[in-house]
Amino acid sequence: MPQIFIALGSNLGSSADILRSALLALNALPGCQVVNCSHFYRSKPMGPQDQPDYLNAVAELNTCISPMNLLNKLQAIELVHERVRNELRWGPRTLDLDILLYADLQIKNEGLTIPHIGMSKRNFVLLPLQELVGPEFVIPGVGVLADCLAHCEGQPSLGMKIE
Ligand code: ROI
Repeated sequence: MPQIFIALGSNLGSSADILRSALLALNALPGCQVVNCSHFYRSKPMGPQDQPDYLNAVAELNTCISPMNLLNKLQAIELVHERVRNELRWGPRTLDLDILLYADLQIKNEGLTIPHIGMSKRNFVLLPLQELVGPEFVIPGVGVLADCLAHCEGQPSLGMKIE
């Protein structure tokens, strides 16, 4: 099975409950198991600061669902969790699910870029991922995870792991 990693984020509603519910929904997809999940990390928003702090996590999946189909399933899970797509770029959201990595695939098409386009600059993604794969992990086409994290220093600090 290829190693597949999903980023989870929420800053509206009961974020911990929403992340837990999203993990259950992922695990309930036919042909998909959640095999690992990081702690939940509280983080300051990247982007507009007049929004609540986020909870972020990274989950590892075993799945035979193709990348494009998986993207569709993630968007359906977001909708079930009352995700509203509005005009506000980088605004608050009940649930964000992004495919970070799909084995060693590198994909660039209109709706989907893998590895996820912003991941190498986001400590709220890299720290939970590091928990699962270790600092020496190589992000395909990008580089060593620990080196990416070292370049995130200017970002608002990550809070503590909460569960
Ligand atoms: N900021 C943080 N800390 N965590 C997120 O998950 C997150 N997601 C986003 C933007 C608005 C870029 N900021 C975020 O989409």
